[in-house]
Amino acid sequence: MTTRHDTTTQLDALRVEIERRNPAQPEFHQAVHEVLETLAPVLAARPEFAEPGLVERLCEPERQVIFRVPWQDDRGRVHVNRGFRVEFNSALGPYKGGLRFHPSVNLGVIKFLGFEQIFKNALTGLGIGGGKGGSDFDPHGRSDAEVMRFCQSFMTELHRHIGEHTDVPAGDIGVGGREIGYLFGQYRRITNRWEAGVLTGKGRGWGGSAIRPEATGYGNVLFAEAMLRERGEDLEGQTAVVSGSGNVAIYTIEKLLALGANPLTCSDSSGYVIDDKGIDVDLLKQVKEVERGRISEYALRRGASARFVPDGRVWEIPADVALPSATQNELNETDAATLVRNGVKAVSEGANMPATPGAVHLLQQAGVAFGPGKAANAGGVAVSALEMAQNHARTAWSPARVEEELAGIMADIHATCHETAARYDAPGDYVTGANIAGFERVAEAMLAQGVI
Ligand code: NDP
Ligand code: 2IT
Repeated sequence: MTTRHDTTTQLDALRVEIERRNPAQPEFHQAVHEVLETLAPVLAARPEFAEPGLVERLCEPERQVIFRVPWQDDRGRVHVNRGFRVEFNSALGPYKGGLRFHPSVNLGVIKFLGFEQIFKNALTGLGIGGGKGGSDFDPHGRSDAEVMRFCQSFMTELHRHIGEHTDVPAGDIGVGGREIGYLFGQYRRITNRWEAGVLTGKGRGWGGSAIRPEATGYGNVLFAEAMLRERGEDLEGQTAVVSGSGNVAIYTIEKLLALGANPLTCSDSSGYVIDDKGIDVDLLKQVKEVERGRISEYALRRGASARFVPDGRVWEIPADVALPSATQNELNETDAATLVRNGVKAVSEGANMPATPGAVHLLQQAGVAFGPGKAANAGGVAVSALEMAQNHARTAWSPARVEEELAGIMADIHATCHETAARYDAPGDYVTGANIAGFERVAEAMLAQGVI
């Protein structure tokens, strides 16, 4: 009989081998480690999953594309960026996942995001595989015309690799409705096809789904509330700290307000805003979505209740709930200790892998409800899959219908993670629940489809 000890030894050896074969990719190592360290119980209970090669295949992308993206700025100067698309796993459906434009992007970052996406997408139950892409292009301070030329150059190569039945990109950091528009336009021009389902996050008037911009933030708040309900509480009257001030943070704040909670903060890479009256989401949207400004502007315009704290960390503000919604590794062990000292009840990840492994362990040991990103922020990609469904059916659902579907999907994901954790002797551990539940779905499909 295979024991948990045997499978732990097998998984440890695999992790060491993956680190050796993928040097200088710390974020990818971190994401793989976080999954592998939770899989021993399922490999011991279901020996077919421990068969040599299955977990190895899961950790090796099916395809990795790296390409040159040359473009000209408004003064005619030529820039050369690097583009990536990592098509990680298509056992459950076409590769699906966002594009990130940020100077920190490299192959290891895209691989960590693509790897996480496999399990997240499996948890949605909507038949989507895992992938991710992007570029080290920095859109900050670039004109619309420069962003358009960049997107056109990026798609001139990417179009060969994507398609509604093959690989369906969407937004992520630095890629929102504007960029998806330029990317879709170039895809349509090059291919001469109106292929709505090739990208998600499109405008409402040309194939986009209602509630897609809101979906990640709304879904994360619903997940946080589901975790609180397990403890006999809800969000009404609770204070919250939110990091980031982009797509995910804005709609996290909007949903917190709708459910009667009080979001006190938001942030960007230059610092954070604390607003004693609670964040005014309309002003935040005006500053960030309409004017594409910095968060310090919000504090200047809001009046006496708000102030901007340069270089500070939102986690120093006491609150009942924390929703990291900016980027990876933004909440470390010291931040987690501060949150615990201040009595935080739940931490739910809007961003991908925002809490470091040390932070996650500290929060769980302190009894804080912890929602990992691959479950808590799955609402965004879930509504992307609903956008694909609407595109295939040539129809458009009402905002109320999409929101109801989203609420049902988030409730299902919460219940699946909760039940799976309990089934594998880890009650209340959503990290184990999410990893094992996602893994079981992908592993079953991979086994059934043979060694490919
Ligand atoms: P946006 O580009 O809309 O916003 C990103 C926000 O995070 C900005 O406030 C940005 O500040 C801040 N930020 C980004 N990088 C850093 C950094 N290195 N250090 C400090 N702050 C940083 O992106 P999204 O809101 O779409 O994405 C936020 C997170 O949510 C990411 O982890 C993404 O992977 C994840 N996510 C997004 C989904 C979506 O549907 N969009 C779905 C699921 C997860 P600044 O402007 O100063 O850089
Ligand atoms: O991390 C994510 O899940 C996303 N950026 C959304 C991906 C998508 O395809 O909608």
